[in-house]
Parts: sequence; C-alpha cells; structure tokens
Amino acid sequence: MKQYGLENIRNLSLLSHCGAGKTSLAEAILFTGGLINRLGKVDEGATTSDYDPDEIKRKISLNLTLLPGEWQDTKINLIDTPGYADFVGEVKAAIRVSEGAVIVVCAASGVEVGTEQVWEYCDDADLSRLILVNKMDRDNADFYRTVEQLQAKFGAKCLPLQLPIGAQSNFEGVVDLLTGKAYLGSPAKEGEIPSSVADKVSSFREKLVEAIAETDDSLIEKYLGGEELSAAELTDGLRRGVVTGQIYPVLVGSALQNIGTSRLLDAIKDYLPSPKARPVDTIDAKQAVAQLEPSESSPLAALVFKTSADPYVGKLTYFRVYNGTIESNSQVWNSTRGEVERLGQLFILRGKTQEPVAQLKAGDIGGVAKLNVTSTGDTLSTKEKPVRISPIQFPKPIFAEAIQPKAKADVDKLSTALARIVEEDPTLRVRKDLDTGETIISGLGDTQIEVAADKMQRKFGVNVTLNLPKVPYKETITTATKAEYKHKKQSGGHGQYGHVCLELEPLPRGSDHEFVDKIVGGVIPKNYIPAVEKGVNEAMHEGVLAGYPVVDIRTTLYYGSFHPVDSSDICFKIAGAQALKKGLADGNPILLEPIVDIKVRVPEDFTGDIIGDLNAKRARVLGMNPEQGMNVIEAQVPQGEVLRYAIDLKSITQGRGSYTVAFSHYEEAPAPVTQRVVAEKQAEKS
Ligand SMILES: Nc1nc2c(ncn2[C@@H]2O[C@H](COP(=O)(O)OP(=O)(O)OP(=O)(O)O)[C@@H](O)[C@H]2O)c(=O)[nH]1
Ligand SMILES: [Mg+2]
Repeated sequence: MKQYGLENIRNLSLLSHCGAGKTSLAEAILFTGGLINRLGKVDEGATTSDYDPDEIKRKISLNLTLLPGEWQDTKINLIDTPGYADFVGEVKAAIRVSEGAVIVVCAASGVEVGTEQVWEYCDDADLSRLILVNKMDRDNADFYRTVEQLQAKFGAKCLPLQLPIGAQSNFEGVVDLLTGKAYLGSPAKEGEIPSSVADKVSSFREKLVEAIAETDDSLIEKYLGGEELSAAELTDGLRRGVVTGQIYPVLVGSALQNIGTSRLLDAIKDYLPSPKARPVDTIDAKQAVAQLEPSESSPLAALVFKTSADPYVGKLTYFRVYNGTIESNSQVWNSTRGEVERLGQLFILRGKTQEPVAQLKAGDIGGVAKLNVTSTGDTLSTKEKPVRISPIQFPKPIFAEAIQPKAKADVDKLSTALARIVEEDPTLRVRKDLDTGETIISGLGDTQIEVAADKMQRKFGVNVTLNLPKVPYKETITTATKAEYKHKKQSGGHGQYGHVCLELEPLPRGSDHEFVDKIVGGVIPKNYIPAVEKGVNEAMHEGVLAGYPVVDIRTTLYYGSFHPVDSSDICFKIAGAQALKKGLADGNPILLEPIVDIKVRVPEDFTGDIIGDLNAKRARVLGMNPEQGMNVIEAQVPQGEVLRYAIDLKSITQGRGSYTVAFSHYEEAPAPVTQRVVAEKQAEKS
C-alpha cells in the first residue's frame, strides 16, 4: 500500500448496538475495495475482522480490528468495534484515534440502547458521523420509520442522503439525493431513479439541500434567492456540515447483500474529515492541556491505543501517528515513561495479517511487535520534543470474580497469564483480596471475564475457575467478658507453663483491635507480654462464629502467673490465643457484613424499578438527584447483595444504567445472613 498524505486519510470507527452488522459491513467494504475476493460471513466464522477464535466461537466481535483499505486515492483506516457493552474499552480506544464514525443502525430494530450509547461517546469525542441504516433486506426493515426514530433521538440534523429502492426481500439499491442517480444491485450499476421512489426523492432532496445551504452564508443567500446550488457547492457544503456536526447524513444498504457499500465508501471519502481537521489534545507535566496541530513535518507524536498479547509473536502494539513520521528499525522516545524504545519492523495491520512498511506518516495507523517499555496510552515521540498526547479514558471495572487455578500445573503460570491479559485489556484489573485471600479479577461484565478466562486457556494454557468473590465478613463481640487460660504441661524433663487472664470489651465499629497491658507487680514478667499479644493477635484472624477475622475489640491483659523454669514465649502465646478464643465465645459474638455506597445512574423511568430492586437487596436509599433526564440514586447496601449488580442492572434497564460502588463500613448482619454464613462455614469444614 502506498503512502498517503494527511488530507487523503480517513480514520473511522464502525459503531453500533451489538449485532447491527458492523463486521459484515466491514467485510463488504473490503470486498468492494478489492482487498478480499470472497465475502465472508460472521455466522460462518469467516470474516476478516472477527478472526479471533473467541470471536468465531461466540459470533460476536470482542476486539477492535484495523481494516485499512484504499478508495479512489484515499486511504480508509476502518476500525471495526464490538457492540457488546462489556467490550466498550475497545470502542473507546477506537474512537480516540478516529476523526469520524459510521453509526450502523439495523433497519428492523431501529435505534437501540447501544445506538444511543455510541452516539453519546461520539458527542464526547466530537466525532463527525455518517449513519448507515443496514439490513434493508431483512423482514420488517423500514427505512423511514428508522429515520423518524433517529430524528426523535438525535435531532433533525439526521437527514437522509440516500433513499432505499424497495425494501425487505425487494430491496434492490439506493438513490443518492445529491447525484440524483440510482445505484442498483451488487456490484452497483448506475441507473435512473425508479418511479416508485421519485416523489419521495424531491421532498427529501429539498430538506437536505436546505440544510447544506445553511452551513454557509453565501450558499444560503443563493438558495433563498432561488438559485440552484452546483454539484461542487453541494458536496463541499455537505462536507462542511458533516465535519462541523451540523448534518448527520443517513445512508442505507445491506451489508449481507453488499448493496450500498460503494456509495458508503464515496461518502466516507467525500464527507468525513481528514486527520488534518482534528488537532489532538496534549498534556504537560502539570496536566495542562494544549492542542497539537497535525503535521507531517513536525517531530514524531504517536499514541499507543491498543496492546495485544500473542503467545508466539509476543506483544503487538497498535499506534496512531499524529505528527511526523515513525520509521521501522529506529529508536523513539516514550515520553510517558521517559525511556527510549527500540522499534523493529513496522506493519500495517489488516485483521490478522501484517503488511511490513518502512515508515508511517502523520494521520496513519499501524503496529509494531515486541516493544519493551511501552503500553496502552503511552506517547511515542522524540527526546528533543517529548510531547504527551492525552491518554484514553477507559471505564472503571464494576464487576468482580474470584479466579482460581484449576490444577497444580496452573498455579505457577497464573500470575504471568493474568499480567498479560490485563496488559491487553485496560478495563480489566487483578488484585489480591487481603481479607479473603482470593485473587480477584474485575472488569465490566461477566462475559468479558469469561472471555478473559478462555483467552488464558487458549493463549497461555492456564485453566481457571471463576466464582463470585467471597464476602469479607468480620466478627466481633457484643458484651464485655473475662477469660482465663492456663497452659500447663508436665511431660518428663522440662515442663510448659503460661497463665493469662484477659478482659474483652466491644469497641465502636471501625475501631479494629486494641491490646492493653495492665499487668502489675510482675505477675507476668515483661518479656512475656509481647508473646501474649502475639497469641491474641493471631487468634483474632479467625473468629469462633464462622472463622472470619475479629475486629472492634479491646483486649486487656490484667492478670496471670508464670513458672521460673517452665514458662516460655511459646507457652504465653498459646495461653493468650486460647484465652481470647474462650472470651470470644462468651462475649455473644456476632457477624459483621461490609456495607458499600452505591450510586446508580439510570434514565428516570427506571427509578421505581431500581429502588424496588435495591430495597429487596436490603439497601437504604439515601437520596436521588435528577441529571439531564437521568436519575442518580444513592444508597447503602450490603456488599454481599450486589456482587452480581452489573448483571442485574443490565437486565432491569436493558443496559441503560451504570453504577459505582465504594466500601463504606461494617454493620451487624441480620440473623438469617448470620445463620446462612455459619452453616456454609460448617459445611465447608465437614
Ligand atoms: N439480513 C441481513 N443480515 C445481516 C446484515 N448485516 C449483518 N447481518 C447479520 O446480522 C448478524 C450480526 O452481524 P455482525 O456483522 O456480526 O454485526 P456486528 O455489528 O458486527 O455485531 P457485534 O460485533 O457483535 O456488535 C449476523 O448474523 C449477520 O449475518 C444485512 O445487511 N442483512
Ligand atoms: Mg462485529
């Protein structure tokens, strides 16, 4: 593939609700551009974009895929993205390196939750948009109904640039309102507009021309004066309208039948902005934001937006060049880390294929293998001008599972595999829970974590099981109590002797544990006191109720005795531990459960359902704040009730809600919870 200048590149993401046909459309685009000679199908696991074995298995996209192509002297860097909500991290990364987007909408399902979501992301990133109403060949497909929905949701700026010829099993082609021509069949043949759509054409063309005229003062004057706008004026005006976000042209087609694809490519080339139109934000050491004008002659500035782990090739790094040129077999400066990075051969990536290139210039996207210091979000630049491009904002994890190696052989490999998986997906985190001892993997949903587990198996040969994390319960006592323990053994020669008396008192929640030494008159010599404390502290790790750590207690050592020959540290440690256990059993122990602060953000009409569900989960609703058609509900809820909240919320709101949780405090668990937890612990033991 030849080198293209800034003006002749289009970087764009395909975005939609899941299953609207992005991957099929990408395949049709590659086929139409002559890059593949067979139109692969998602259902047969044969597309260029969904090449990953996990994608083939699930028949959905899981990763962003680069699919560069050429169309009439323009390089089109197409990025296919997943529609499934768990993989929104990939969507965010793709959007970050795009100037434009094609929003794909299913002609039968219309505007869906995912459509609204990607629209919001495009608003945030200020992306220019084309809308493609896809699947016009499907039963129940309706272009005009879909356009009405688009306008109702996203405004009158969503204006048809094309109209369909026929629909459902009679869908034959598209009419372009600006060229005034029909494009029929696949590959498209130009023809006259059929009489069946002719009357619609003039009214929709009028609306579009008016909107184009409104993008420019001289055009609107001409238009209002009754003059015809020239073809060039219309194209230029529409480009201006798209680039500035004044117009979102609506196109139509069928990815599966490959109808409308070449006209879509024309529209991408003609109307979506080039990299030149979009300066990128940079930050300095003080986080101050500045803008970087895209230019081929400036020093290098490239953003790493994805890292993938290949068990054979190793690490593969995807980057987007904003300024200057990046060369194969060169050295660059990783300005995020402040370190030199050595580059090997650069590639253009298309699905799983890698085409070697000597260099890539500003505006373009490529990849390189086996980098040492670089990870996702880093900027590659020059040491002389070490700019840092604002990194991608990834969503924070909300759903956690405990991950365990299946067999002994998996134990050693687990941590390396986890590290690689997390490097590949910045929306996944791994941590060790110090209370429960479990390794916790967290992300955006259960499917994402299952896919990660599959990947660990396939790529790194590690078999794991996933479970909901254990709830870190704690125990305490409710009444003050005294306990005595004498550890005494006389077995031949040297005996053992340690004797302590403890007083246990409950403390307020959140006090943890205090140990007080009130020994007077040396009834226990000073040098044995630390051993008693150690014994007490160790025994606190495991309560008498269900084996959970004990907190919120003051333990006072007030009396005891010793033996001049038989006493030792170990004897006093045992005595301390045993006395504590006795005291705990006598102090009316209770179970404490962790309570989290939860903030749920949902469209207003779901408020009632959300509150009902939270009440059923024993939550205390603290307040509600309306925020632009959304309602933010704040509550406190036992952690054990919301381990699966990511899944529950998705099903209550069809994916329209989001939430955050943060640990708040511990509270006494109600009797049924205590009984269940104690029974579970006993079952575990026996
Ligand atoms: N009838 C019809 N079916 C289509 C069309 N485009 C896609 N499909 C089917 O719709 C299903 C989903 O298509 P994909 O291309 O995987 O959709 P996607 O948007 O990439 O899906 P995700 O990546 O999972 O979000 C598949 O069964 C396709 O064969 C179309 O134009 N017409
Ligand atoms: Mg897909």
